[in-house]
Amino acid sequence: MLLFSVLISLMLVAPGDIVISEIMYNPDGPTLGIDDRYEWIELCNIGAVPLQLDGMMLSDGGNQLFLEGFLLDASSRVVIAADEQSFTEAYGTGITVIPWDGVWTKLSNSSDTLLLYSSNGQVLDELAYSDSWGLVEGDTTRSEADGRGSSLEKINILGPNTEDNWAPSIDWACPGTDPETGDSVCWGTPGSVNSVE
Ligand SMILES: [Ca+2]
Ligand SMILES: [Ca+2]
Repeated sequence: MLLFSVLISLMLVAPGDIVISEIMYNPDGPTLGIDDRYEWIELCNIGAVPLQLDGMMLSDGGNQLFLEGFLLDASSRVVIAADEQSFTEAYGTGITVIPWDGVWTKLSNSSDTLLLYSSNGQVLDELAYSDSWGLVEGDTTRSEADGRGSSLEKINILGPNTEDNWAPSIDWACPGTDPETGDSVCWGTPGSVNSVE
């Protein structure tokens, strides 16, 4: 087991091994509260072997947050939450939320470019999203992912980070409980397969 762990730690992670698979960039205001507590990012290991996440960095060019040691199995997903306690209150304890260090990379409610770096500084994935993504034609208000409860999910996990490959989550996909109202909630699919995949 020790040898296996050492081998894993020596393997260099490369683009195509891990992707940003879902983001909650604008949590629903009235129920989920402020962004600093309820934003989160989901990563998916799309490679064939476990990946050591230690030292990976997420940043939008401003703040930088560094992932701490966690071995992510192939085809598995984890959540990086702005505030783990708030996340757990909203979604329960059954979702893998991994520790990080640094400063939360605030996800803009208008548009932002989120980058995932390897521990040696290589860009592993880049998501330049906009709040116009998922806006239904003719709807002059907001996308469902823009503060209306849904997250923004990647449709084809192996595809590009283009507007047509991302969509607001479909509500029924995520059972949970609103910590304030006790109502059942459906705020994306953190840690599990996306509802639009
Ligand atoms: Ca935000
Ligand atoms: Ca998901």
